[in-house]
Amino acid sequence: MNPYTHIKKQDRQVYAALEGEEARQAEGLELIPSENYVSLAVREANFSILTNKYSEGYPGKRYYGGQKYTDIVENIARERAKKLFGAQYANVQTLGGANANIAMYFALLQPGDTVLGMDLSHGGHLTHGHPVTYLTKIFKFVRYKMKDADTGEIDYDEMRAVALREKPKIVLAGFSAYPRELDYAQFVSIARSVGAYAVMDIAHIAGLIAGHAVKNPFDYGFDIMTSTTHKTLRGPRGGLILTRESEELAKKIDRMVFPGLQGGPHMNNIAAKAVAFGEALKPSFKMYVKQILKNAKAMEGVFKAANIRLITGGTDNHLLLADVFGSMGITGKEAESVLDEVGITLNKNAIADDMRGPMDPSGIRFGTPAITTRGFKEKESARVAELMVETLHKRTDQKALKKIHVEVKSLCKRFPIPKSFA
Ligand code: DSN
Repeated sequence: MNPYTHIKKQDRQVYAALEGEEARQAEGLELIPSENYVSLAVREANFSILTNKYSEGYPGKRYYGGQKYTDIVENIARERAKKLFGAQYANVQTLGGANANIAMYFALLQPGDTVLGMDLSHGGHLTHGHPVTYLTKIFKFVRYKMKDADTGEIDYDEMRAVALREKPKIVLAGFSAYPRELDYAQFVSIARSVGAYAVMDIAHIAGLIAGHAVKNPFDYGFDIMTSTTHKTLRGPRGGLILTRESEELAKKIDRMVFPGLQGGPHMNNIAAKAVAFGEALKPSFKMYVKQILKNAKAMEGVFKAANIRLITGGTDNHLLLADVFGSMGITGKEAESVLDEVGITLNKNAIADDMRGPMDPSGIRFGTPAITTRGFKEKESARVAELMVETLHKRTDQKALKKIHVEVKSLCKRFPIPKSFA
């Protein structure tokens, strides 16, 4: 399928950029752990006719007419999301993960209330209370951290002490750069001890939860989970808010998403979410997410053998965080750039209490969701890790880098981006 025939005729400039991106994705290895490749079915839904429709409100209760089919689509998306995550309620209208978190805060908190979230450099996310966000002008954010960056153990005693002192209204679990499982029972117990909501931002591991490769926070009593739909869950770009059982909370969330913060939902995107959730409900998705974990372990083995320090000592999920500055004297920015030269895309990333700045930190973050979608198993994943290590060691040797790039391209050719998932 060439989806760009009309753009090609009408707009050469945009067409050229799209063609370029098609080639970049086809010929390079995508290791950014928050990216993935969606099926053509998801893309078809995303560019479908539903983009023409305004649907403020929710199924059965809209502000405009003509909602026969939008209601069908949104109900399918909600029902599938509920089934995937064991939730009683789902809001599928938020446009992204940040929007989902913002809606969740505004639904549950009053200005001035406190949130206890993970420190960004220890794996948290900007929307969990980083000072650069406007959220910190409205709410107070206090932090928890790892006790030891070499094991990844969270300091739950300190977390409990902070909770008792600061009386947060939300105890927030979740991360964008933490490779281990959290002790969910601790989070819920700490939240309950101060009368706070227990919320988990599952954006990174949503697919792993849906495919039962890791634990589901709802099984431990979390009240709400926020998410994106485009990472391990392998759907279109977008957000999702799940409520375990409280109708009152779910109503607050719905009211805050619309009309509180957003206008008309992007129904084309919601249709794409519905299709992706349908794919995630298939047995083959369970196999896919299991393989993501096996592939990450295979990469872990290579980095450990090369004596490159991994934050938390390794991984139990889809991502790894390597301290390349501490281990090899190469900055995260330099590593990202030289790996890009050989067709391997990942991102520079801060490590715990990084002494370096965010634009040139000490670490690199990478993961296996996208290469696993391409069909990579442990053998190919380990080979990619070997090529990464070699690239970093031989970063000034142009001849060696060219050779590595040839091998990367040939791997990509052997494992083209699939059009659909069985
Ligand atoms: N940008 C996402 C990530 O890469 O983890 C988080 O927002």
